[in-house]
Amino acid sequence: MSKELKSVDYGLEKIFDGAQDFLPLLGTDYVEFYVGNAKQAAHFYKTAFGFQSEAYSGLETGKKDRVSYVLRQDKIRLVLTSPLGSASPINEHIVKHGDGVKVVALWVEDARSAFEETTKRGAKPFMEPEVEKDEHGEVVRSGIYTYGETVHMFVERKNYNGQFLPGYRKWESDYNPEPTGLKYIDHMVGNVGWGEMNTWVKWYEDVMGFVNFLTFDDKQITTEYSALMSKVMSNGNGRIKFPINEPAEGIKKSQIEEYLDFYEGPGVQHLAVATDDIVKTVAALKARGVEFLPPPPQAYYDDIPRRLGAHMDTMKEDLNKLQELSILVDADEEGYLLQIFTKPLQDRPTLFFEIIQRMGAKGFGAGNFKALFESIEREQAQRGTL
Ligand code: TYF
Ligand code: FE
Repeated sequence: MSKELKSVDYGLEKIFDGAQDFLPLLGTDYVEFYVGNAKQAAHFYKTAFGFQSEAYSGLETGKKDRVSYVLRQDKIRLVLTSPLGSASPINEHIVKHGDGVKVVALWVEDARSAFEETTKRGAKPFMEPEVEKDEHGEVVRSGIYTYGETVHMFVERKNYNGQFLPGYRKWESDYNPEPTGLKYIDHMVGNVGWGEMNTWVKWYEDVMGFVNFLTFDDKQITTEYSALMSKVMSNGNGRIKFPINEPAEGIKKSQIEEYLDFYEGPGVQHLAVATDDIVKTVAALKARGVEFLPPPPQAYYDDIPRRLGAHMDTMKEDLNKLQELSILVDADEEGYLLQIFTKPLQDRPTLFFEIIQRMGAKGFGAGNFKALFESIEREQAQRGTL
């Protein structure tokens, strides 16, 4: 494929001139986690991250085999699902992978066409288009497999005005912790096996019509010990960004390899959630017990004015405050960005969250990679996996 990326526009404009987008995506619809105990996981995401109770499905709504809690914060919707018995594919997923992301659901205008267009280009079907109805209208959903056992669902909800999906009821709770300022999903990253990155880059190009708009090779993403490679895939309107990582050869075990070992295969590595006040958001998250990677050394903060150059003058945040909270700073031609990474959110060192605030920058914090990966390696060393 030789689609040339002319300019990246994060609004409605197409990023590749003239090309017909066969898979128009309106945004991320929801992210579904398969977890061992959805009730407790929901409590954690409410308490620690400030997600709000939105919808519920389980025994009380006539579902016999599974329970799902839907949480929302602004545009971010998480679904936490647990099986209610041992003979369940959800259970098999959890036994193998631990708690993790099963579904990255994409909001589409037409779920039937999304299924048809992607499967005819080689996608492995997960779910044929299905219509679900209730008194609020109807939703059409379909799904395809991506890397590992991860799935993309296509959700068409233009004829629906209910809370979430048919089969769910509104979840009224007396426990409603304040939101922490998380707004939308900026990007979602997948880890794939050795030598598989380009296969999945091509899959996103051919099957989903995405373009590869940024590449980080193992020369850029390396520390003294380990390395990885990363390619960022974007859909036509720039609303959906999926970086894909693979491990690269280093002296010691790459963090990607550690993930693959513990997840027992490819899967979603991190969800990057956007805020427009990272100082406030991170202070709130820390106060609620969210654990972040250990801070970079003093030299990292001393070097920021040099790295940011002219962007330093436009920076609204107080550098001391950023350092106090261990927030990382990077800049590209268009502006700067602020980011920070949680520790893994379950016992296996697999999925984590990134909190990101973009101040014009459209990159992924390449200038932070070295400091960030050294920080991850300090954690890996404590786990004995480096
Ligand atoms: O999404 C990104 O590319 C950045 C940097 O294992 C990153 O958040 C890349 C790989 C990784 C952790 C963070
Ligand atoms: Fe990221």
